[in-house]
Amino acid sequence: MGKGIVQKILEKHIVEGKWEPGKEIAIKVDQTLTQDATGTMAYLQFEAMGVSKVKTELSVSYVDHNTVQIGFENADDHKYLQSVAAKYGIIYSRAGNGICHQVHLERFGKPGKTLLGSDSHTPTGGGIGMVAIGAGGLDVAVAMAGGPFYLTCPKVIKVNLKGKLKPWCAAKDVVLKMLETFTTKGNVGCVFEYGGEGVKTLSVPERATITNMGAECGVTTSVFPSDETTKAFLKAQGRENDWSEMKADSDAQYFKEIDLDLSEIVPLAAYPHSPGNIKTVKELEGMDVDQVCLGSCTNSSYKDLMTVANIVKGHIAHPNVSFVIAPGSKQVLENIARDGGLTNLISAGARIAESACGFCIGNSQSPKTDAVSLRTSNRNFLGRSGTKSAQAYLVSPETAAAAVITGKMTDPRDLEKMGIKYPDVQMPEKFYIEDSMFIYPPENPEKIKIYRGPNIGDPPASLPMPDEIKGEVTIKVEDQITTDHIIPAGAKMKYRSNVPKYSEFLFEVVDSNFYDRAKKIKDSGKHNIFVAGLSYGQGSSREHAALCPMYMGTKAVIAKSFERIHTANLINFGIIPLTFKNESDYSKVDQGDDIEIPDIKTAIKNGGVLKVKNKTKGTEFEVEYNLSDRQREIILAGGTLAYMKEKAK
Ligand code: MIC
Ligand code: SF4
Repeated sequence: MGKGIVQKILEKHIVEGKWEPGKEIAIKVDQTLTQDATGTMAYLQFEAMGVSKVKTELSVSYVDHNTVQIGFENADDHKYLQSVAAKYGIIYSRAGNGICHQVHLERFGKPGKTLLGSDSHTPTGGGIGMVAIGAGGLDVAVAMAGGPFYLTCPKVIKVNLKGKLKPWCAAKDVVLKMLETFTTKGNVGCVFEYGGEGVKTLSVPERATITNMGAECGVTTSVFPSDETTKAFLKAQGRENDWSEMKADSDAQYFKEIDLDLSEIVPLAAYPHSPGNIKTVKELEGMDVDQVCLGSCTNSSYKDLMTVANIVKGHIAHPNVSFVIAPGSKQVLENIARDGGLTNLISAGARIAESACGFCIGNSQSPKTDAVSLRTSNRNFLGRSGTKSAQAYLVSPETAAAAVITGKMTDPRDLEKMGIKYPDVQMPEKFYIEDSMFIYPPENPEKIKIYRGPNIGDPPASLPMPDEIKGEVTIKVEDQITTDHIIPAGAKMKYRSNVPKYSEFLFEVVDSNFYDRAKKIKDSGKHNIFVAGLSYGQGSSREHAALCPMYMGTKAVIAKSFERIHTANLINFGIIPLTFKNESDYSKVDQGDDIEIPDIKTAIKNGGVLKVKNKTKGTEFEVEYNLSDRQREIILAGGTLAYMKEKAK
C-alpha cells in the first residue's frame, strides 16, 4: 500500500510506537524553534533539565513577540534568551530580524525534516514539505534536551487541489475556505496533506499561508509536497542543497480525501470573533473600515507586500483608514525596499512597523473603540487586537489593499473597474540575503554567564495528584474558549517569565473577578476547578494557559472537548483534562458549585469509572479521560518536570 508524505516523514522519525492513526507515537525532533514570549519559560525549564548543550540538529531562539518593550521586562528577557542561546548551542535571531515562522521558512526549513516550535503557527514550515508542529514550551524544552515528542499518530486528510487561483483571489482565501469547510472544532488528531495538480500553481509563501492557518482548524499540522517550486524557492534563498523531493505515492491511502478547485475560490473574510466565521467579501461589501493591518506570520512575505505595494501605488490611504504594515522579516523588508515596493507603501501613507508580530498580538496599533479592523493575520478572537469592542476581520492582502484605497470593505476584483490592474507579482529568482542578525553560538561557551533580570522567576513547581480533588467551580465557560480568553497576550505578555504576576490576568476578558475568586479558593486550601464546553483551549500554544491555572491550584478541567496543544499543556502541568461522559451533564453544574472527585489517584492508577460529586446540588455525574500510560504517570507525579525528576532517580 502506498504512503502519503506525512506518513513517510513521520515513519522515518518514529522512536516509539508505530504508524497507527489514533495511537500515541513518539518522534525524533530534528529542529526546534522558540519565540521570546513562550521561549523564556521554555529555556528556564530546559535549564532545569541539566543538559549542557541542545541535542537537536538545529535550534533557533527568535525574538519577535514582545518587541515594543514598555518597561524593562522584555528587554531583560531578550538578554536572558541571548545568553542562554550562546551557552547551550542555539542560534539567536535578534529582535528586528523578523517573525519566527517567516524567518525559519526563509533560512532554515528543510523538506523531510521534523520541526517542533513553541508557537501554534509552527506548521508554516509545512509549506516547504516538512512536518512542523506547534507545542507548549516544555515539550520543546524536552526535545532540545534530546527527548522525543509524543503525539497522537494523525489521521491524514488529503486535500486534492485542482485548477488555479483567479486574479485577486489568494492563498488566504483558500485557507479561509478550508476553515469554512472544516470549522475550528472537531479536527483534533488530524493533519491536512495537500496534493494534486493545483499545488504547482502555488508559490512557497502561498503554501505557507495555507499551512499556517491550518492551526485555526485545530489540526496537528498541514503539509505540502516539496517539488520544483520548493527547489526554486530554496535556490532563491541560496539553499538549493537543502532541497529534497517529498511526494506521495500514487496509491497512497488516506483517512479521508477532499477536492478543492482553486479556480472556484473567491475573496473571503473571517468575521468577528472567530477565524471560522466565514463570509464572502461581497456579502460584507460597503462596510466602513477604520484600520487595515498587513503582516503577521500568515501574510507578510515578499509576495504579499509587493502585491499590496503595486495595488496601492499612486493612491493614498483613505482618510478614515489607518494603514499599518509589519513586514515578516528583515529579508522581506530589505527586498521590498530594493525592488521599490517600500517606496510605494510609504507614499500610500503606510505606517511601517517593525518586522515582528506587532499588531497581530495586540501589543501595538490597537484600533479605536468599535473599530472595523481588516487584518491579514490569522486570529480575530475577542479582544486580541487590544480593543475589546473592535471588530476584526481576517482577509487576504488583496482585500486589505482594496479597503486601504476605498475606505470600505471592497471585493478586490472590483478594483479593475477603477483602472487598477491585478499585479501578479512573481517570486524573485534570488533574494537579497543578509544574515547578520543571527548570532551563532560560540565554540567554547564555558565562560558565558546567563543574564537574569528581576522579572525572571523560577518555574513554579507543581504538586503530585492528591487522593481526591476537592474544590469549587471557579468558572464555567462556553464552547470554543481560546487560550486568549484564558490568559491574554498583548501588553500583559511582558509578565510571561513572572508567573505569579501573569496569573492575575487569568480569564480577564471573560470575567474580571476571576482572579480574586480563584485566589480565595486557593488560599482556603481548596482546588480551583474549571468547567467548559466544546474545543476548550483553541488557538495559541501558550503553556501559561495551563501553568498559571496550576499555580492557582487547579488540578482538573472538565469540558465537553479539548484542543490538542492545550491538552498536552494541561498534562505537562499536572492538570487532568476530563470530559463529560454525557454532554448534557454540562448544564447540571454551575459556577460556585462545590465539587469533589474522590479517589482520583486510584482511578488514574488503575483505570475505571471516574465520578464527580456536585455537593451543592447533591448530584453526581461521570467523566472520562483519555491518557496514555506515560500521561497517567505524568499526571500522578504532578507534571512533566516532576515526572522527569522521578524517572532520573
Ligand atoms: C499567538 O499567535 O497567539 C501567539 C502569541 O503567537 C501564541 C504564542 C504565545 O502565546 O506566545 C501561539 O500562537 O502559540
Ligand atoms: Fe506572531 Fe501573530 Fe504569528 Fe502569533 S500569529 S506568531 S503573534 S505573527
